[in-house]
Amino acid sequence: MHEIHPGAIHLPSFLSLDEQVTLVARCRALGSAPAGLYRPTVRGGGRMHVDLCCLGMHWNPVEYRYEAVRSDHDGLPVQPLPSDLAALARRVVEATGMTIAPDICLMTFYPEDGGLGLHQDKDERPETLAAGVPIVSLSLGDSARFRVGGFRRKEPLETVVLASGDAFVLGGPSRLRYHGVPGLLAGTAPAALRLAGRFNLSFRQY
Ligand SMILES: O=C(O)CCC(=O)C(=O)O
Repeated sequence: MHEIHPGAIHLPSFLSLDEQVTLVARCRALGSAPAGLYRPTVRGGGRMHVDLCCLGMHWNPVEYRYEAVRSDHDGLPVQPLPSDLAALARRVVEATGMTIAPDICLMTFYPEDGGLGLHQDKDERPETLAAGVPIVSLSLGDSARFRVGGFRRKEPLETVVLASGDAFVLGGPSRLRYHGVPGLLAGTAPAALRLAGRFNLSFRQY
């Protein structure tokens, strides 16, 4: 376990290879079900460089708010958050000494040339943000360069490589730090996953 800042914690190899294989199969099934993965258009009209599938509540990338149906896309009701995935997120967070009652997961699929711009996650309830209830993410597939900054966009950034099976927790005083994924290290996924690209599961408490 490596604490980059208080509450910003990297947990390398949190998942065994067998758990990763099982989770990738789950991601593929969830992603191809109704209300599965799609490529969102964001506020301003640009397209994201990842595919998105939300569980529990849908994060609307045009309005930056959570909702029960995907009103920016196809109007479908969001898939529920499976209880075993919520339990897995709790297990990660508890390993850091923090707590979470996860009710949302943003599953993203990064193609080999995918990425995610620097941003803060601040669309959850104000009480959740004020309490520093963490976000927890699980990485599967190709390794990603993950950047963690400060509380303003221009502050210095630390780069961490998130490999398949790693977890990262951003909570407590770090809950609102800027973070993003400038790119993947293509071709680094464990062969057993048979995956070109990367799934990320980002669990949150609304
Ligand atoms: O893919 C990652 O590791 C980060 C995901 C992320 O920043 C987010 O879902 O807000």
